[in-house]
Amino acid sequence: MTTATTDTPNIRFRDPALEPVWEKVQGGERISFEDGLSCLQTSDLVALGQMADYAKRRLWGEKVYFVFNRQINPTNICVLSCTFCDFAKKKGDAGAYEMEMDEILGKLHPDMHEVHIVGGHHPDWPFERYEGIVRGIHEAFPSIHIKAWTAAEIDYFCKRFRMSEEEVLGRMKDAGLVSMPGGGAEVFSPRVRRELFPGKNTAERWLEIHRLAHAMGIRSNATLLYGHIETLEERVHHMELLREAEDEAPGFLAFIPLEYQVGDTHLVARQASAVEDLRTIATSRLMLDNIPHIKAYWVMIGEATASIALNFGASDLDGTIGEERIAHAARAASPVGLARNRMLRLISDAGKTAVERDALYNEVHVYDN
Ligand code: V47
Repeated sequence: MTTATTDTPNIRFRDPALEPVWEKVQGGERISFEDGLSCLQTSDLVALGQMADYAKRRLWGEKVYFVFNRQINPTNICVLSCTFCDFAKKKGDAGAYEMEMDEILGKLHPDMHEVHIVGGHHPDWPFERYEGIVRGIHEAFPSIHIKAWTAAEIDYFCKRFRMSEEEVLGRMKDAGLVSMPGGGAEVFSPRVRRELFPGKNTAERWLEIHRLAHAMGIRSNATLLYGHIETLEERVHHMELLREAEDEAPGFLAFIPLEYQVGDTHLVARQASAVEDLRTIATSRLMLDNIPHIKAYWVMIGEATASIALNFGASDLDGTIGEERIAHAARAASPVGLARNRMLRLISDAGKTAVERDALYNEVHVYDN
């Protein structure tokens, strides 16, 4: 990671539990599980934000990244029945869909720098259909980086098609895959998995697939689905496991806290508050000292909170997206896509410098404010 110089703020703490955290952050020392918990529990939001912004500025200065991208969800038909998900449908359900290649290609444009592909675990599609989506896009738009398939999908392909994970990832890479999105991690807690997504990959399996991807030269992201039945301890534990995985097999590009959208699944009475979003983003910046970027995913937390989060440790806004179906199936209030100039506005409102990037964080354009 690059190091940008930065002024050290003079923080006036109202919560003494944060003082030892600040000592460590300034000294470049790793913060502990207990420190992470203090950050998630604090009501001293201003001090937490100042610490996280300092950690972010030390890495990236005033720069905040975004990508001109498109999300494609090729099908919502899924063999799983995760209780937090409004997106998945069974075959024959009203609203179930499967995209053909023409439709997928019709959503892309050569000026885009990333296509983000994630979908349901379809019961009948052969492996070649998933591989063909990657190859077809790569052949038609060789300059667009393909970020495709979560570890949950890779795990499904291995089981369904009796292939090793090396073979699945190797064939996808040959077809044109450059990186993997961070979905499917949910919360690395056996308790939460039993209750919400018993059919999906375990934490160990998710981490194993990402470690292997990194070893094969495929960069990836990691997510945390928060704001439902998980405890604060489980959130911090999740971050600790990711930090360990990055130490062992480096390759994560970004961590994305995904705020649970209540939609029709109603695991809790109401969505997490903006304060909860900011605490989670700031804590992840401080805990994940070895992962380059923390994303403020405007689709789930909304544009206003995402803009504020750029002063709470986030260094990336994801992208213009064009169309999004997972959060919007759960009635996310955000628009389905944002124009470039709206992204620039969110970044300038936060007083930061906008940098358009590609999927691997190569800088495409630095905007003057
Ligand atoms: O894994 C499903 C989540 C994820 C809901 O890597 C829900 O750059 C909230 O992974 N409320 C897919 N979340 C999306 C994803 C992602 C998004 C943005 C950027 C990146 C990246 C990855 O969506 C799933 C699941 O955890 N999800 N239902 C819901 N009701």
